[in-house]
Amino acid sequence: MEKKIILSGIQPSGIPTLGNYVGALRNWKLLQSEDKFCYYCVANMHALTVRQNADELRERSLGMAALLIACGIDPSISPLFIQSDVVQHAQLNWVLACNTYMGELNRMTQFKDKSAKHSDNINAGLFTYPVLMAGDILLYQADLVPVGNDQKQHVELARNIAIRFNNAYGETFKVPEPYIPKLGGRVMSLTEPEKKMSKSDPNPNSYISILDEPSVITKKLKRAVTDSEGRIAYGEGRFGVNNLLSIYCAMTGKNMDEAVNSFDGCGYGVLKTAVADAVIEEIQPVQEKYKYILANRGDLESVIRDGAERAAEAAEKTIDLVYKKVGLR
Ligand code: ATP
Ligand code: LTN
Repeated sequence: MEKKIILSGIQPSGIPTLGNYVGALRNWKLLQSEDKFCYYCVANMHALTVRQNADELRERSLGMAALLIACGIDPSISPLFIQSDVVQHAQLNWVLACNTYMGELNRMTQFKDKSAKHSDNINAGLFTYPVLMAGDILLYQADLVPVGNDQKQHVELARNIAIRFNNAYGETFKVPEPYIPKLGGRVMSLTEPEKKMSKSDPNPNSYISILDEPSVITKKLKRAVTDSEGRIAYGEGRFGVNNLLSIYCAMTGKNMDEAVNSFDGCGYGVLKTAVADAVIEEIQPVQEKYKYILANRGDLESVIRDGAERAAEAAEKTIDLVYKKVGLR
């Protein structure tokens, strides 16, 4: 049987949050199995859509690779690489851009959100960002793309570009599907629970970083915004309580009914402590592994180099096919 191909990426724009972990990274780890082949990339080219300091970007890209290993990516099995180290990403980008409509990109909600956040730097890269992401996916002929809910629209765009290209030039790209967790696909901010938790949020109390100390995790969760109803139940519009319950389920594997029943008669304080304990239990081993990896920096650099070489081998096959089909080779 042919192995299913998995690809995903994360921007080195900060330390991953609990949202990144539950929505995406945990599935990256879980998808590594004998019947699948996974490629994971640190999307440093995507990060350039926001102004960056060069030294910091380099350092954060490597740090992100270390964190991915700490989260359970096994780079000896799944190529782990930094996007710009595999030149084929840039090569495919132009061809796909010429097969994407302005109207499609105009509908992308992340562009609208990010251009509102960075109104002093609405650059063309921010607008064409989903094309670069489509290239990341199509380059490896991925079947599944494990992402959080907010990236669903971008994966759908990648599908549409693939279908359009295949219709115009003949079968070239596998048409990918998003892989989104049922619970935890959209973890919300702790301070403004109607917004998604985001690692680039200027308010650190809004997110739990996967490197936060246990005492900090507990403190942030204790302060998490809830509501005045005082009853632990999942309900329409109860963003804060729904979020805490969803995190609890994602951490413990319980379903929503089981979770709600287990807090019968309890107040929010009990729920918050239970969520904090569950998060700490899951995240502590990641933190320990991270420290160990960073202490062996030379190894990390060679892992990344090896990942790029293996990724480039697969990527070059697609580039060769595509460049021949469109008449560039
Ligand atoms: P930034 O704040 O820099 O925009 P981000 O925190 O939104 O970053 P990304 O690097 O854009 O994170 O996303 C990495 C992965 O994490 C993606 O698959 C994305 O869908 C997922 N993800 C991001 N935020 C959440 C969230 N709050 N809940 C669930 N998944 C999330
Ligand atoms: N755009 C994504 C990160 C990303 C990605 C990818 C995700 C870059 N390339 C390829 C999945 C597949 C984001 O902002 N979260």
